[in-house]
Amino acid sequence: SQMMKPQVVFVLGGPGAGKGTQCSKIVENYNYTHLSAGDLLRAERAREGSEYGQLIANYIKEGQIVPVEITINLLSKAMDETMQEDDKKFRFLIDGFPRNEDNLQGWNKVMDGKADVKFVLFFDCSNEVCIERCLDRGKSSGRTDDNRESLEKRIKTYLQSTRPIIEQYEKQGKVRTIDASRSVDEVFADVKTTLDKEG
Ligand code: UP5
Ligand code: MG
Repeated sequence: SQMMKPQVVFVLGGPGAGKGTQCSKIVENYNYTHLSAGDLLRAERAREGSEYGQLIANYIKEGQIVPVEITINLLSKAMDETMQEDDKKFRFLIDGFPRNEDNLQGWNKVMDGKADVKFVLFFDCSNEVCIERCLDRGKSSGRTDDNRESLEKRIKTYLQSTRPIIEQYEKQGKVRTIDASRSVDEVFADVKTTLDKEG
């Protein structure tokens, strides 16, 4: 069957900016499939027999970015599976990717021509608010990186590696910035305005 080319929105922002929370709300209201790169990596870390489990565990705890070959494989597999299951599902929110130059080059190498990146939804939030949210979540999340030590590293990686990627897309006029420091509902109201405009 003739499949539609995947239409992708990259969802970026600091650790705890609310990417996952807002993606869940988008999925309830719009025809998108949510793929969190972090969730896919955590699932791969937990998968019995994974040859990358230990590597992923180390990278996540250290707030470092996993080599793109691993991440892109998980993402493209998830996209293929979604579209094979239901050919009307070709619109994706890719949450937490691309986070650095290696990610971006890997995406371009594998997905160039195969998927359209429509725009980047950027959840803009101060480091202080991001850290507070993750520490709060850390009381119950069980995430190995929701502690002060890992968070400092995650923030550093975000500032050094991910912000420049957002800036590159900004220069192409592809970034839609949302003030993510407000309440979940206030943030989502802006998300809706943005998505309704994009059609
Ligand atoms: N919360 C959310 N919105 C709120 C609001 N408006 N007001 C008050 N509270 C709000 O939210 C975080 C917490 O804040 C929750 O408790 C929520 O209730 C509350 P969430 O929606 O989970 O934020 P999110 O931005 O998704 O935070 P997350 O921690 O998932 O962001 P990260 O980008 O740090 O995590 P991710 O899972 O994407 O990546 C983890 C690690 O995986 C990376 O550090 C890296 O090591 C690795 N990784 C890669 O190597 N490559 C990849 O491509 C992706 C990940
Ligand atoms: Mg998340």
